[in-house]
Amino acid sequence: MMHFKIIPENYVNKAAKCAQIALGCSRAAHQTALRGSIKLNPQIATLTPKVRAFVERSAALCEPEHVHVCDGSDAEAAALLQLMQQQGTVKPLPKYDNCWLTRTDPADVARVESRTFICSEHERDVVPIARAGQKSALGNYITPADYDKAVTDRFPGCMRGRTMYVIPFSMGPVGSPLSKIGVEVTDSPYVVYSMRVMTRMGNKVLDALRKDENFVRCLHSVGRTSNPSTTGWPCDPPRTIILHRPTDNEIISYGSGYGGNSLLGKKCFALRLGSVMARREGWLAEHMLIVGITDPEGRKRYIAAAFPSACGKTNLAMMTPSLPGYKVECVGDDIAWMKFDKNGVLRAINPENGFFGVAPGTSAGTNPVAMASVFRNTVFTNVAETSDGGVWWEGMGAAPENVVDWKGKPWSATAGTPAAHPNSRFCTPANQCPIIDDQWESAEGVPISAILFGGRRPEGVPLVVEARDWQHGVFMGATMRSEATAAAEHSGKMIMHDPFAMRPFFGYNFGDYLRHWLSMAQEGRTMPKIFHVNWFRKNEQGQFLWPGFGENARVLEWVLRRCAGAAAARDAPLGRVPAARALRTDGLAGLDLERLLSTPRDFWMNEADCIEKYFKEEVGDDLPNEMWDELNKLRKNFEQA
Ligand code: GTP
Ligand code: SPV
Ligand code: MN
Repeated sequence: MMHFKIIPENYVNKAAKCAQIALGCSRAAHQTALRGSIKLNPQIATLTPKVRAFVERSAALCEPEHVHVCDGSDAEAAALLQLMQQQGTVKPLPKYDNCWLTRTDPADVARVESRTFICSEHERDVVPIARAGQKSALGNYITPADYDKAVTDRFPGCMRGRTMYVIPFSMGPVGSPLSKIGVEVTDSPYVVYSMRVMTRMGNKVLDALRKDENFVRCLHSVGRTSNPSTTGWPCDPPRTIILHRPTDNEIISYGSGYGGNSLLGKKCFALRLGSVMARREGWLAEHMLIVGITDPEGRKRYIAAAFPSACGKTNLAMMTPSLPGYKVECVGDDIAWMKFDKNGVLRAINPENGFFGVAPGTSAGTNPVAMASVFRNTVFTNVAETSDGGVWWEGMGAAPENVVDWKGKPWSATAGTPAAHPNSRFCTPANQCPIIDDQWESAEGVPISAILFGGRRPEGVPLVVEARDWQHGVFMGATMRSEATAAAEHSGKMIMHDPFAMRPFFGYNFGDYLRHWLSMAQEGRTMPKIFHVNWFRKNEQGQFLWPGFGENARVLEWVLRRCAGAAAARDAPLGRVPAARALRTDGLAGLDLERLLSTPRDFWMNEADCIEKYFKEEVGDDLPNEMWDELNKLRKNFEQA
């Protein structure tokens, strides 16, 4: 048993002294606090007993040199940036306003699904029975004993010589009945700064904790670096592990500083723990964007859409519609928390406060709104740097001269390697988005009219199809597949099952998750219509058949008119597809719509076999019978077609 030695018994006295320093709140005083002439900053005295106990236990385990409770102030942010510059973690990008470049260790560039685990008493809480004792594609189970061992093998003393930051944060607007609070302790200033962008953090959250003491405990350390040459980005890739214990509201992450591995409010809390809370409390925590669309008649509706990582959520959430008279506004680009209100309307909030968006492919042509958002107050990670102090990535436009790549080496277009890492990202405050919706922070959430599922399907999967009913829609979500992307450690372009775009993010047994979704359909509720879309079908030459991006507005238009009972559809084996001329294609030259909407029988009979195999091998007896019924319908529809 380790001694608690960081926060002494008389800490209140010490904190009072610190308070005197900080009350004037000169920037210099604050920086001194961060750099370490004092061990505790004054906010320590403001912690509620539960938070304080968590901080004390974490400090006892990790043995940091200093403890700093984040207040969320601008002075604190400035001090963090200065510290990170000194440590070599960030460098300024003078071409823009308060923008920063980070290069990570090349071994720490994306989520690591193989090292991400969910802990519970029983394996079946986490993975379906069909995979008991084996590796499951639908989540990694870890026993309580192995969980504890993973922690004691890694954390004792892991923060020696460093500052432990305490980040009180809220997922969702502070005070919304749909929001939840977390406290992340971390030894990474980069994580603190990013959490400041991605969540609401600081004193206002501590205030909220005084009213409701409940919070999710998040412990993060970048670990002891295994590669001393990359001191600006300490990490421990060989021992990286990301652990969740939903029953204890606890997340523990070691060894990685990147994205969803370390910004624990995002995938770990808002999706993995969130999905467990949502099931318990009767709502939905989903990997979905939320977007508002106003038609030329001025009617506004909101849509939520689940696409796997790097499959177009941010782009759809910020799209510039090609159809005249339509207006798109962004509520969120990655995560939706949704709950039916007392009137039976599904309401969604975006629990995040910023965008952690894929950089490559973002350009004035594809996503002008993102381009208008990201050149202020943004941290860019693993993009390329230009000689005038700017950034560049593949797909932004012509490569400028003298580019330095994401590893810090001179780069040329003939290099054969990308200048920006394919999973390089921008981290930008949401309120900078020029089309942020005026309801994006609404406490009760926005009403959802339709839910889209989709993925990267080069073959066989039509541009858009509407589910016949809620149960059929749940089947569409359950049978989603998509090409692997650089957002996680998978390589190549294999087509992976990714149900609900949640495969890496389920916090509990996928069979139970399906039952939970099915149980949403209740008397007195207005069920959103469900659709499956595919922007990524290709021809024999490997070119996309659909122009995508702003032209996706044409599909949204059909979806919205379907919701209003207006657009024409015809029954097809997969569901309802646009009737002839019901999808607007005016002004699109050389479009092979027939092919885009086609559903080749052989392809779909094979797809049905793959789905059956997946259901049997991965879910087994935990699969709700409704899913077998839907698979039988799918086969019958194609046999009769
Ligand atoms: P995560 O942040 O990982 O969850 O990704 P995301 O789902 O938000 O994906 P994002 O919108 O960032 O898009 C990922 C990549 O797909 C980018 O390179 C985009 O340029 C590209 N992309 C997005 N939408 C479209 C589209 O409609 N058509 C085509 N061809 N590419 C698209
Ligand atoms: C995703 O992979 O879906 C992301 C990026 O949004 S990360 O935050 O790293 O999870
Ligand atoms: Mn995402």
